[in-house]
This record gives sequence, structure tokens and C-alpha cells, in this order.
Amino acid sequence: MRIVVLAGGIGGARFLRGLKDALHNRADQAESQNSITVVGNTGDDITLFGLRVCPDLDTVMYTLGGGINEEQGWGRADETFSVREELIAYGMQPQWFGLGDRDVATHIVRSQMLAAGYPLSAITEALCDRWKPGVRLLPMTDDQVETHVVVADGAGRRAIHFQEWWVRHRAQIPAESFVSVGADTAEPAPGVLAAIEEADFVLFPPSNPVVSIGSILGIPGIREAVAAKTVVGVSPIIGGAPVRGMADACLRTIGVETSARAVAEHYGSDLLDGWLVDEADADTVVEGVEVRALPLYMSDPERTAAIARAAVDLAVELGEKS
Ligand code: FO1
Repeated sequence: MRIVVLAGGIGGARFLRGLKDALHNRADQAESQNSITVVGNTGDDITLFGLRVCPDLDTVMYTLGGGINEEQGWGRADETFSVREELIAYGMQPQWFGLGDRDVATHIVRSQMLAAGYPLSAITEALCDRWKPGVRLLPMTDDQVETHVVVADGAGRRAIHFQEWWVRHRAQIPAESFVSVGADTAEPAPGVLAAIEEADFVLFPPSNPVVSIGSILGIPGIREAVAAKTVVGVSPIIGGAPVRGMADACLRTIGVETSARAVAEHYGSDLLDGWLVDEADADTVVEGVEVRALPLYMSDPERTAAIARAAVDLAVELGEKS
């Protein structure tokens, strides 16, 4: 099976680990027939201290490559922070985004290759040569696209980088809107549209539907290509609350209720064919979308693999998009 997964950070990476397990144990397909192409969100990317940081690409790469800080879901395991401490000693700003020493090496490799003219897709492939994530990881675009947040508080109305809103302010300043800076002139990265067209189906993991999956779908050409395929998504909302992160703050900003049903309706039945919800939301009905309920907390690898298997099974059941 050829599967394309649109992924953001932590939730997407953990789902992908379960998907690899589910395919590995699947009897009806020779192992070699399976391929997973991940289209990763780059809207969270930020340049800090002259280094280009790609949080969602790195979270997928480290999680599937065995280098992730498991509790955090981002950054490296066994980290030290000497570089960070020295930067603070120099009074360098910002100090609200913690870069670990091992992680800095990734950003140095990426920044050096960017300066030499390599596109982000080639750089990501080179980094994955080391980490061997077992999936093909493509950035959604090679162009620079960043999510900025329009906020208004005592300091006045202004746009700040998504990371500043997310990490410094923990999404506590109400966001008026999200702006995907650069998206309107961005092109899908090489291989993205072809992978989607050649896929048997597309999966939306429980990533942030607004700033992760929404950002990917916002790259011209990607939403149309995905809409032509069978798409099965996994709800990131269980019982009216996000499983992790602050998806509710993002959904509120775009006027979408924090519920499994509302997120599916936000994606739209022109895009979404199947939707997995937790048993707490088993009464979810979405016009034009096949809804299935099962335990959705990715509490352990077996549970995560079961969720991924259910997504694959539903996609196969829904078959070729009519
Ligand atoms: N998240 C935090 O809450 N605090 C941090 O200091 C932080 C540093 C960081 C460094 C590298 C990286 O790849 C991710 C990092 N994150 C941090 C997480 C990041 O904000 C999120 O992974 C995504 O951008 C949101 O999905």
C-alpha cells in the first residue's frame, strides 16, 4: 500500500510510529509493497540565532529515528544546554525557546545547506539519511512559509511568530487570526503532488487541524490533490478537549467548536471520507463522512498501532473515491 500522511508535530509523529507498526504486522501485504510518504508542516519553522529550526519535520525525524525526547515529544533525548546557557550569558534574545546542544547540530547542518543553496526537501532527505525514519519525509513546500499570529493585548495589536505565541505565551493571548506568511506564493515541494496522486489513500493524523494540517492544505495545489483521494482522519479532540497541545485555542480563533464533529466539518466532506472518533464521541454524526468510534488515546504503542490499523482498514473499506 502507498500511503500519504499529512503530519504536524507530536501527535502526527506518534501516530506515524503506530502506522509503521500496523503495516509491519499486516498479513495481506508484502512488507516491501508498503510505503509511507509524510508531508510535513513547515509553518512552525523559525530562524533563531541565524539557524533555521523546523520543529515539525524534526519531531517526525527524531521520533521515527529513535532520537526524540519522549516525554516532551520534541527535541533530542539525552540533551544538554551549554549553547543555550552561553547565549543567555551573552544576553541573546529570545530566551523563551530552548535549543539543546544535540538539536543545534541539526539546525547547523540545515542552515549550512540552505546557505549553500540546497532546497529544504533535499536537506530533509540528507538529515534522514542519518536518522532512517522508515518513511519518506517531505516538507510541504521548499518555499519559506511561516505561521504568524495576530494578537491584541496591552502591548497593542501586532503579529507575532507562531512559536512566540505558542511557547512564550502558551497561547494564552487570544489570537485574532493566523496568517500563513508566504503560503499564497508557495509551491508544493518536489514529489508532494506526485506522492498524493499515486497514493492508495491519504491519512490525517491527530495533528493540530488549524496550524499543522491546515497549513499543509493551504499550500496551493495540495488541498485539490488530497480531495481527489480517499481521506481518513483521526480526531485530535476527545470529549470536547484536545488530547495534547492547544488545538482548542487555535480552533477558537477560526471560530470552530472544539469537538470531534466540528473538526470533521471544518475539514469538509469534500475532503474527508472517513473519521475516527473516540468512544466518548461515539454519537458523532458528520454529513457525508463515515464515522467510526474506538479508543483514541495513543496511550501505548499497541493502542497507537490499533488506531493506525483502524484508519487503514477504514480507508481500504472506503476504497477508491467514488
Ligand atoms: N516547545 C516549548 O514549549 N518550549 C521550547 O523551548 C521548545 C523548543 C523547541 C526546540 C526545537 C523544536 O524542534 C521544538 C521546540 N519546541 C518547544 C516545541 C515546538 O514549539 C512545537 O514542537 C511545535 O512547533 C508545535 O507543534
